[in-house]
Amino acid sequence: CVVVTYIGLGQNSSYDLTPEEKQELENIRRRKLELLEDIQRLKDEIAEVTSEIENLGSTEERKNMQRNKQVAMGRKKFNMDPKKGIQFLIENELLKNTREDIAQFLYKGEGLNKTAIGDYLGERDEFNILVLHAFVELHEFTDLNLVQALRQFLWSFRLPGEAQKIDRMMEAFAQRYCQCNPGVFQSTDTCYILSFAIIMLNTSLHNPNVKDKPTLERFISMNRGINDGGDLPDELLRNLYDSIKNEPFKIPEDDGNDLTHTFFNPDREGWLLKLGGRVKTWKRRWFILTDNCLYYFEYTTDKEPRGIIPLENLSIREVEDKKPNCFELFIPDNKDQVIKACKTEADGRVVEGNHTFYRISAPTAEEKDEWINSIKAAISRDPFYEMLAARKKKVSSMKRH
Ligand code: 4IP
Repeated sequence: CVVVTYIGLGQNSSYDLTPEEKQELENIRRRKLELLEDIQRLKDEIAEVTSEIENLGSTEERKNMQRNKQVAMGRKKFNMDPKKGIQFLIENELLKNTREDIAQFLYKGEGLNKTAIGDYLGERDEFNILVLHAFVELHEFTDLNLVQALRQFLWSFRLPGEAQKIDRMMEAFAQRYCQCNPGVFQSTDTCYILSFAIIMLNTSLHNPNVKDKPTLERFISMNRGINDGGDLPDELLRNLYDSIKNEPFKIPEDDGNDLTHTFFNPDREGWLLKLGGRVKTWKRRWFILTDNCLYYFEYTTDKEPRGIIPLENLSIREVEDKKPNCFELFIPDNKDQVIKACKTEADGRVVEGNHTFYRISAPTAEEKDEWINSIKAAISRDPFYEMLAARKKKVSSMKRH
């Protein structure tokens, strides 16, 4: 303001001035120029600093954006192939190659598919097992009952379907639970067995396909002797039972499956022709393969099967017949023995079957192969059953010692 006033004065009064006034005016003009120069210099400096700040901001921003993009890409890669995703994140310095950092990344789980987390944690690889343990240690189970702890644990990833993977993860869980709650169980094995019993109870109570709902008494008696030979307090089992009964496990459903189906999803179902036992007539029946048994129904909507064939101790082979695409179930090395099975008579009575072999014809060669493969897989014993049986055996042998 001051500068402008001086300049104005100077411009309007340049005539009839005394030498002093002229000098004064000259001084003012010089100062004006100097000030203008100063202003320009300041403007330049401000512009320079502003542009520096702007540049600085955009480089930072750009770097951040680039990083976020890569993290998102890493997550996508992880969801498609967990190992490759982790490798990508490490190579791009977005994740440190330590079990703690990877475990933390999986535990936070931001943008990660829970099935992929489960697959990565279940891997047999030595490093993955270390990550699994670091992951489990991030869970705090102190003062939670076993159902509460399982709820938390089973929500953090999706339990894979493979028995060995489940075994490793449940083992790690049981160890951590016992570490957080010393004195609740005699051993990790007890905790492990009871955890499985709870998961199965959840299935039995909440899967509508399971008709026979276990009572509290059955649950208690099923778990007799699992505490290193001793019994767990009824009170504890009752609390766990009530908790599951009142609220089923909430399981991540990335792919539409859930734990209630892990044990009860039919392996295969479809129409097949079956040859009679004594009377060799072919009947079209709706077959369902599940729980290591083959069920057949007259109609798909029937509630009760016409027959049930437990697959234990049976073998399967392709056979030639007038009917196309045939295979049969038989007892190896004993072709005359009647296969243990049950059937419904015309009058509705349920009786033992009369088959020494079950001959079956599939509609296509492809379906025949699929049925043979599924039945073979079912015959090769239930992996969960094996796993638990081994654990129970271990516990009871500890009791003997
Ligand atoms: C019947 O023939 C059916 O094939 C039965 O099949 C079969 O029982 C009977 O075997 C056989 O006699 P008819 O209906 O022509 O009398 P389904 O029960 O599917 O109707 P299986 O044991 O195969 O179910 P036998 O062994 O009961 O005679």
